[in-house]
Amino acid sequence: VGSEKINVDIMTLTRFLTEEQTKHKEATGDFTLLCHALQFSFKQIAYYIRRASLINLGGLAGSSNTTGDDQKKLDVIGNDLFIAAMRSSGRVRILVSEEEEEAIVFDEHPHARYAVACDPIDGSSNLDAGVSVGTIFAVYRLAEGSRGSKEDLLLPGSEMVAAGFTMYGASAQLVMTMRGGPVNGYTMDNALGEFILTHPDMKIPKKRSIYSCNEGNSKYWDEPVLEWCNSLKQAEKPYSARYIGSMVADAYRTLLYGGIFAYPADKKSPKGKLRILYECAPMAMVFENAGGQAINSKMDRMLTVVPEHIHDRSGIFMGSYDEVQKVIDIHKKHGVGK
Ligand code: P6P
Repeated sequence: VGSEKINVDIMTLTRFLTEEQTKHKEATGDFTLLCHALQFSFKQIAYYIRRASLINLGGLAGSSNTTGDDQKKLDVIGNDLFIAAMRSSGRVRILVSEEEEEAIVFDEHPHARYAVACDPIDGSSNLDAGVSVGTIFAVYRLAEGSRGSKEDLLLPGSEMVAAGFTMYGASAQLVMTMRGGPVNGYTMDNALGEFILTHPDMKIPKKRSIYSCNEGNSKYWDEPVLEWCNSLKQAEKPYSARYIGSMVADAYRTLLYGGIFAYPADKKSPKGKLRILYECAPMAMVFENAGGQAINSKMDRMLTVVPEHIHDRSGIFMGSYDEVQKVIDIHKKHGVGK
């Protein structure tokens, strides 16, 4: 070690959760235990993703999930790991997963007070190409007296008590926020097996000339979206296009650098492609708490949107405050939105 000064005051997710809990005298510790189960599932998924190509976990599992996507083996493993972690926490009553058609009610935990929605491996179609994929999660508290049903999740995203995602890139990056709280970024230290707080209180730049959308869909876009996208390309200083095709990777870059991510509803996907419960809403809370905006294709604030079904989809624009405002202003010109 020599003269190197060691930082002995490391903030880990585990320590952060413990300190948060002590701030709330009435806290039972249930949320803390739920978050420990969450971080354990991220560590396990990260392990399998790192080893995927080595132990031949790439490629299709031969089955397909609720939304008709070809299921990759890792999708199945990620889903199984996540369900097991939530079940064994004893703090989750009901779980919605992209990979499960029906909500899973944990009958063995009748008094658990939390509902969780997740996409265990979002972006998995990119797995074999070595592109960063991730787990997106949302946490709700059950209504008083609820016995745990999907209605406990069919709420506006503003009701979430916590939301975030873990991106499995060069290292596992966890971005997590609580209702009304800061957005904290943690980096997995594989030697310690801990998520280390490396990006406290993340704030997205107010504007940035980067746009992220799949222009291959532009043939199906509505007029306001076409006008918006063209305005960026024809700007005096044209925007840069960055699109990875894995939501957590596009979201993480947008959060760090600024800019806008868009997956509009269009003539091909009239309700949009991304799912409200475990993609749009959790991302919206992260972006709003980081000082940005997140809206749907009708220009509604994403966190006010209430899904009718657990796998409902939505169009989404999210990112720097001023960049999303440009979308709102152009849609207003076309009579869309308030
Ligand atoms: P497209 C991945 O399949 C995903 O659900 C998101 O992670 C990503 O943002 C989007 O779909 C990519 O969709 O149509 O551009 O391939």
